[in-house]
Amino acid sequence: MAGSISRLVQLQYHFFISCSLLFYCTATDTPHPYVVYMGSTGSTPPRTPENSGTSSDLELLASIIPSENKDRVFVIQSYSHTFKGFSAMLSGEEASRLSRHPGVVSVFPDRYLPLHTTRSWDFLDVQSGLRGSKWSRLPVSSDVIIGIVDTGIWPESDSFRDTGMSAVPSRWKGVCMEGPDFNKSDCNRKLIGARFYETGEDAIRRHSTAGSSPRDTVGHGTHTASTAGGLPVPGANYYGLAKGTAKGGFPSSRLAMYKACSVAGCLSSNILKAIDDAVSDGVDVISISVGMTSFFQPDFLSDPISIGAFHANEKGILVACSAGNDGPEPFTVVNSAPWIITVAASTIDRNFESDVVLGNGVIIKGSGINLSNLTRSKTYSLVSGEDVAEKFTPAYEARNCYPGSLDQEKTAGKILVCVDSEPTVSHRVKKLVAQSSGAVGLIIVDDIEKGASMFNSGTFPFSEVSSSAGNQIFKYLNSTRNPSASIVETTDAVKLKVAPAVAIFSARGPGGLTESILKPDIMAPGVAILAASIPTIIDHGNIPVGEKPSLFAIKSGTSMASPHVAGAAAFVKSVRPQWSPSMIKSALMTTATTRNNHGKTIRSHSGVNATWHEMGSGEINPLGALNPGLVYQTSTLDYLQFLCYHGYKQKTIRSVSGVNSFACPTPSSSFFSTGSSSNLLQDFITSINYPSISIARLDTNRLGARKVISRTATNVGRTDSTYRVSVDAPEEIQVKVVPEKLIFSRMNRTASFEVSFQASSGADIGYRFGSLVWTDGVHLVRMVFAVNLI
Ligand SMILES: *[C@@H]1O[C@H](CO)[C@@H](O)[C@H](O)[C@H]1NC(C)=O
Ligand SMILES: *[C@@H]1O[C@H](CO)[C@@H](O)[C@H](O)[C@H]1NC(C)=O
Ligand SMILES: *[C@@H]1O[C@H](CO)[C@@H](O)[C@H](O)[C@H]1NC(C)=O
Ligand SMILES: *[C@@H]1O[C@H](CO)[C@@H](O)[C@H](O)[C@H]1NC(C)=O
Ligand SMILES: *[C@@H]1O[C@H](CO)[C@@H](O)[C@H](O)[C@H]1NC(C)=O
Ligand SMILES: CC(=O)N[C@H]1CO[C@H](CO)[C@@H](O)[C@@H]1O
Repeated sequence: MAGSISRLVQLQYHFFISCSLLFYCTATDTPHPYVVYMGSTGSTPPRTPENSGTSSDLELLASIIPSENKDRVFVIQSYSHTFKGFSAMLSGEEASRLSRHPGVVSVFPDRYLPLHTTRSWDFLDVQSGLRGSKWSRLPVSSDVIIGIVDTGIWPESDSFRDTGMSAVPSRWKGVCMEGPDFNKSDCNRKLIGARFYETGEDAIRRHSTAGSSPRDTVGHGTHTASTAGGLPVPGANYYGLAKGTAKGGFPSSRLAMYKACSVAGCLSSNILKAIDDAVSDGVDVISISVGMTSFFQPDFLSDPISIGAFHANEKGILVACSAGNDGPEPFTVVNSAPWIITVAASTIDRNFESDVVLGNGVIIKGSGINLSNLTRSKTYSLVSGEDVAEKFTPAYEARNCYPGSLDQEKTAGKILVCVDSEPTVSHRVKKLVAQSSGAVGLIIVDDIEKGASMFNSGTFPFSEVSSSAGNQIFKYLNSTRNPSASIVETTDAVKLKVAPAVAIFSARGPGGLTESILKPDIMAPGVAILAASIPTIIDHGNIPVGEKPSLFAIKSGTSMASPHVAGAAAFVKSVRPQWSPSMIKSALMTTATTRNNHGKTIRSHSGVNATWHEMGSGEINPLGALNPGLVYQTSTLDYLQFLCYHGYKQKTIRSVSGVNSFACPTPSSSFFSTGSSSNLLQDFITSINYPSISIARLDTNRLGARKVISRTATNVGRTDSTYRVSVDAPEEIQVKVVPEKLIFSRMNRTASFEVSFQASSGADIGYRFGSLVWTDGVHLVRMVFAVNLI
């Protein structure tokens, strides 16, 4: 394991250095911004003044940077409240030398991390994942503070008004930073703090552009903040569609915005600074809808979100992160450290229907948003991309409406049908191709079932249809000499028959960094979420003629799902202020629902039953999480031991924790073993006390081979209670829980049990899924498991 990490680190430097050679075309090793992470602040007092770094940081830099380059001996960002470190300009070679320095945990390039939303999907619905009568009876203000690391905030939105809210909690130490377009008075009792961070490059070039105030110019941060803790805004809508109330996950919480991101993404050094500040300001929950792409995932201690979240968690703050939008392929989940609650995205029970009327009167159901001006009565000629192909264009390209594949003269004034078998040509590109060829409308035929459309075509007539509906359209095209059609208006939100379902784009497990933790953890609404946005004209094409920019936007992405979970966590925290982050996380996970509105197993986008690798423990159920019965507490020590199992050196983990006496459990003394097993075939798996189970390898060839894992449950329900287990195991695996009964009393608030897994010989390899449920007759405490048969 240790080897694989250093290989990864090497690979990273190799990658970066060769990139800098490729892209900057210099023979020398050009300096770039790097983040130097040095672990816990331990007991050392916070450093002052801010941002200048300590003299020891400068000494460290001076010892690495050659004297002829001493103008580079300065720190760009300095971290001091929650963890130690700084960012600075280094050559690849200097970075590599610095990473071997004692006291340095990791050195990594200061990259931009992308926002986890696809901005073209900003269209509409009334989100209502957290509706319910009890919510409306909650007090107007609570003292739970949600910190959002994002693109800033549009403070004038009605979602951030503080009507009726009590004074800001006295423990709050945050600030409201000012800028040319942002005043102190823009903060209030709802939006209690706002900070912004300049990009490192700006600081170096001595002129800042993006980060001159906490104001949101992208729309992402305003949307996520209002989703997490926005006030209910009655009558919210998107150009008249989806009228309803837009409200946050926990409307009585306070909000603090940390603007670490711009339209380009979020600089690693800024994310770390934002988390460092949020923790010291006094937030209770942090939501981050940003992350590495699944193609390039640095290890846990070289990933700014993972590092920041670790230290936030140490200080009692739960960090919710988006799982990423690179689904539906496996191994795409990011933000997968065990101290993060990793959030997948689901569809809600509404969709926007934009039907196609064929010349023969047949109506084909499609989805999409029509802010267009076509009518039912007037139809236009209907053509497929192939029918209007440019000369010498391969049919496949024309069918997919590749840029440059269509003959403008033949396309102009017609409704164009494009298939979607080529994923590199996005809906957005197809729309541009159709528009630039003079088409009056676009019908996209999906190759795979997506469940719901996630594309906003703005004012351009558009409909997205299933492949079976597509076949009907192609049959019609073949059957008549002058095929015609119209795309009619989007009726309001249409009730989807089955919800929630896993969104197609939602990133899937297992985790690429480790398969010993089941990821994602949980699922929340992330498709067509209506929330506050910025009323500026970002995209003229999306605004209907004669309308002002909307104050609300409909967006999709795991970005939209994470703030729902942050809001739910804030809700639980407000009722159970003593609970630790891991107790809240466990409560959310073990009470999550695995059933849809038809009482059936939640399905994936393609209609098959979803697995835990798709939806985590299930869809959040915030009310259920208030009374979970039992919780699985995961301590900081567990996380440190996880780093041992993952392959980090004890010395490194001591720096991370700031505890010099920390020792990794030695493999020989099976740390969690109760010593009951003498069977050599029985492997006791050293694992942390996580609220779900993932067995990375279970041998199907060694007869009788078993894996055993232990968990400890803490009773947070009635003092005297007895829980009994029931197991839902896949056919090929025998699952045994010992003991089958847990007795809790005043003396015994916790109880441990062991779960053993044994595969039938000859079973097919691959992942299997199941669950065990503890119940006292009142509570159902579900622990889900994934087992990889090899
Ligand atoms: C900030 O305050 C000043 C003076 O009170 C005012 O003139 C200015 O318009 C305000 N700016 C914003 C963006 O509200
Ligand atoms: C729809 O509006 C566009 C301008 O946005 C205009 O060019 C077009 O002619 C209109 N089409 C119809 C059918 O009214
Ligand atoms: C339409 O006709 C084309 C060629 O004439 C054929 O390849 C295609 O399969 C037909 N499509 C349908 C749905 O009948
Ligand atoms: C899907 O889940 C349902 C229960 O909701 C179950 O009856 C059905 O057998 C499952 N289908 C498959 C293919 O496992
Ligand atoms: C606590 O539980 C253990 C086993 O789980 C049992 O042996 C012990 O008697 C219990 N103690 C009390 C005070 O109930
Ligand atoms: C949602 C929306 O604006 N739909 C429009 C689609 O087109 C018809 C016809 O012009 C309009 O009446 C609808 O308002």
